Amino acid sequence: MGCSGGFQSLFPLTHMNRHNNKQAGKTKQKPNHRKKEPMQTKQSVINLNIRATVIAAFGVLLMVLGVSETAQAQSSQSTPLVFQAAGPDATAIQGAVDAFRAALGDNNLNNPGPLQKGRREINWDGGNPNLMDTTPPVNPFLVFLNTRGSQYKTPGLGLSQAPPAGGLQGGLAVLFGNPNYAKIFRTFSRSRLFTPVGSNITEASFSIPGTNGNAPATVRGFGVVFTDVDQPDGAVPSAVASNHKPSTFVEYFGKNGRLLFSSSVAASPGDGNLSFFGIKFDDARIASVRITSGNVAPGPNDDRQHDIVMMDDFIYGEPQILH
Ligand SMILES: [Ca+2]
Ligand SMILES: [Ca+2]
Repeated sequence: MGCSGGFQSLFPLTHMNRHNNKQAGKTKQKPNHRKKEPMQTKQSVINLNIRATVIAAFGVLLMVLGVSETAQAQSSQSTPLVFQAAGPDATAIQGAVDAFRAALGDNNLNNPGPLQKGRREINWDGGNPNLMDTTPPVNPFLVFLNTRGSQYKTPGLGLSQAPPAGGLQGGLAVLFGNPNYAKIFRTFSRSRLFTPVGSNITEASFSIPGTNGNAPATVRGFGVVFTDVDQPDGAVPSAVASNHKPSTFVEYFGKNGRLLFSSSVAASPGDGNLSFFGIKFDDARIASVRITSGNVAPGPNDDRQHDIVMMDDFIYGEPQILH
């Protein structure tokens, strides 16, 4: 495999960094071995030669990272298509999200499986953009286990759906006891986001919809919308000495626990920015996904040391029976 070929660039303002052929053939497989602290270990598997490009357009700064320098396949098998974008608002990532959706196929909603084609989506909004409830952290999070064939776990306390602020429970600002959280996150789909509590790790696994988790499954693609990914480089736009360490990662594992692919997620300056990262293989080889959202569990102020990140829409391929 190599980083060339099979790559699809879908930035709103496209920028491709130079391809680094040294990545080709480099494999660092970690069979059945999941690091408990990926923030320290990811540096060993992700190309550190990160080069951000800032594009100024009509006064709006939009920062994107070339995927060839932020993502690399860990498998000797084929390289997936990569879809990613980052920018100040939903418009900046809409094209990449829609292209990812189109690549996976039609939305199968809550239809029971097994189905051969299509995709599933979770927007955490309860089917109503005016719903502002904050759900208490639960672990595992099984709300969509039966209807959409995915479940989520965290090494922390649990996982919650919440608006940035408002509603009876006060949203993220109250959930994490930090009033600043009311202002620094933006939804891609109104009005709620998804987050681990007591951790920055979310682990997804899959099953055939309609089986209540009893038929384990794999998917061919998985993508996540993030909000307020600041690092690298976006933490303090005016700072000369910026932080070059990525805060947010997505790792994809096969059925044997082997790491298939890993990437950091592109950042964008300012508060409430949105990022999208998704990959699609030709076949359903992804058995689980480990998402590191931010470099620390939510709670502290979002600053140069702490990049707090929330998640919005999850989009993934139709779960297929595990072989
Ligand atoms: Ca949402
Ligand atoms: Ca942040």
